[in-house]
Amino acid sequence: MKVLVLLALVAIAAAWPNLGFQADGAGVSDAQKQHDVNFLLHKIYGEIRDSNLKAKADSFDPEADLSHYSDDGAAVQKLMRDLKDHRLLEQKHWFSLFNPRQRQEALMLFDVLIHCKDWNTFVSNAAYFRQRMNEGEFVYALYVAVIHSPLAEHVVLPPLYEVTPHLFTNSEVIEAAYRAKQTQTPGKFQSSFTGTKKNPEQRVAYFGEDIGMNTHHVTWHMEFPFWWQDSYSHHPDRKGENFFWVHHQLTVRFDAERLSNYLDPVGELHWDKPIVQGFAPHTTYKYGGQFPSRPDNVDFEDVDGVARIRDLLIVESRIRDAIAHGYIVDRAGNRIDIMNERGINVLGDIIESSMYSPNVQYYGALHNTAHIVLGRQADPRGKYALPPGVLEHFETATRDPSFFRLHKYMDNIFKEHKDSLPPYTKEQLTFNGVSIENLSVDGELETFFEDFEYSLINAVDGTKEIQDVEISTYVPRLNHKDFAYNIEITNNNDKEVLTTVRIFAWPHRDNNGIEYTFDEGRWNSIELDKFWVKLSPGSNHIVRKSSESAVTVPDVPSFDTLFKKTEAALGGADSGLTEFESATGIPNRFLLPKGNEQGLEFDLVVAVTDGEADAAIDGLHENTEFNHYGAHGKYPDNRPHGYPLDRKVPDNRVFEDLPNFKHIQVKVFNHGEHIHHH
Ligand SMILES: [Cu+2]
Repeated sequence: MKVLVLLALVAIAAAWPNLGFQADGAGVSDAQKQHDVNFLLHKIYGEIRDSNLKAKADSFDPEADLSHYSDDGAAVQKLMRDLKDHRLLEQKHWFSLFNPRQRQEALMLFDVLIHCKDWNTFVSNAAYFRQRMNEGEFVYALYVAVIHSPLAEHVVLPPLYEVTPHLFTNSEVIEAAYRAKQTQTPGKFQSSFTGTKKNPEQRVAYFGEDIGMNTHHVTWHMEFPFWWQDSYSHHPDRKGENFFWVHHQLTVRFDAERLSNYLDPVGELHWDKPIVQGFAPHTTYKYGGQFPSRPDNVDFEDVDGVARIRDLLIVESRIRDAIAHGYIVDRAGNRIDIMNERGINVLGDIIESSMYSPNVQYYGALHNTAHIVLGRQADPRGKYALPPGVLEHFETATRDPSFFRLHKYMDNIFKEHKDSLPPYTKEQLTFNGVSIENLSVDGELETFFEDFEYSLINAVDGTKEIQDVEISTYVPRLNHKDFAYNIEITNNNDKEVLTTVRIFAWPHRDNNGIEYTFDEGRWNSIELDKFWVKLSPGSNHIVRKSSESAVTVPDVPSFDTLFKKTEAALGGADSGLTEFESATGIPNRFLLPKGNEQGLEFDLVVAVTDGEADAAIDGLHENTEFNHYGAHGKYPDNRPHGYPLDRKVPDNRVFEDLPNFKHIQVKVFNHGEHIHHH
């Protein structure tokens, strides 16, 4: 999203190279804002360690001057009333966004922050409420506010795995961290994935438990919250479609990881069949005990106060009916046609469901309810007062293999809709005068594991007086060697043309070695990149590096790096943080699926389409970079996500004969290499 904002500011940026650290209207520099956010999120269970912020927390009066709020203080007065009446959740208690009252409280704080007119009001409120509200609610509200408030536009948020490490690592490591702290002995502990070799699911735990993947998932849900309303500031463009696409990509990527590890693709979840895999999270709340476990082959039970399984089945059949009819019925009884390229957006809003669902009374909230119902199967009647399950936090949800079963189930509903649309015709897909002569990959497509170390200093309690000891954990994670795509394109037009280059890959065979048809393959395609180029008349040679992928983001800088770079920036240096402003995207490390020793075969395809027709915003081709998932303003590509592979392909010759489409086979290798950094 921030990249998009930059697009609009290209002209200004050119004349203003240090854009990342300019002062705002009230004279607060971006470096100062970064400093404030660093300290607001550091050691959230203890005292604020910045004297300035601490003073604000102690003496600021949120209601003293309501002219500092764009809503005349309505939100802050509401929150203060609940605070004074002691209605807010206590501190040192678990927090879940799926708990309605807890969500309401977090959003009350978000509402205050988003309505602050200047940074001083923003940061003073944040400090004040950090000291008085539940820490989980505070962290959530501040993250979403920093992502969405124009005041915090250039602020880089620290990695959540360092802010709330309990949600990202296992109990064994957390216990070791506490022991180290008690004895004031520095420690570096190895994190391992949950489960044992006896559980085949453990072979792909590196995907669902990857801290970068968890960060991707939670960040996406903060960029596009299901509770968002236009009144906060803007309309999230194609939010429902984006919900479909980001989870579709998680689904197909997980299947590719499974094939890399000789496992069948995920089977979809059925409400009336047992949940095949159990899950023991080995994860502990900072306050609130262990995350609940679920044994294998549990039958779904109704969850008291949440939903009956029957209700979920009813909602599902209403959605499937709408797809079969080709229209949705809104609250007022009007029909909304979904037999077009925007239909997927309406369906996404309905299935999640978001505030944009045209009829939540009738179509329910399948996704959100399912997360809670699945999360509670260990204690559906609430007999044991267990805390929420891993499915009830976006940070932890992908750890449980049933997350992917649930999403395969919803993905298949979306597929029903996409398959009901008319296939693209040859005429629609042709781009006159443009043909791809050659496509190849530079360098072997090879993945490996490496150790990644991150700090656990925020996992343990401490005070300013007692020196912190270095406590960290290292965890194996997937990475790949750098590579590049070589694309030779001829432009037979006698003028320059604007184009969009779209790159996808899908597994060539299933786990039994049977080749996927083109139509099966295209639905399982992983989006690798999408970018814009101008083609000169004649031949054009395009080299696109794997590191440039628009669907991925680099690692979020650690707290340590943020502190150091912020101090340097306060002293006048360039912060060097600009590229980290948006963390919405898949970690670049995960661009390729793991592959295997023999080389897992993939179909690599490139489609070059008409950039003039594709561009949804002006001046797009002046800046080829855009963040694929983040869309704060208008989403730059007019085409549906997954275009041109998003619709049924009854006859693959339509594609194979297309000059602006190229299809080759590649292999992704993994030779068991593990790079140890410690
Ligand atoms: Cu999700």
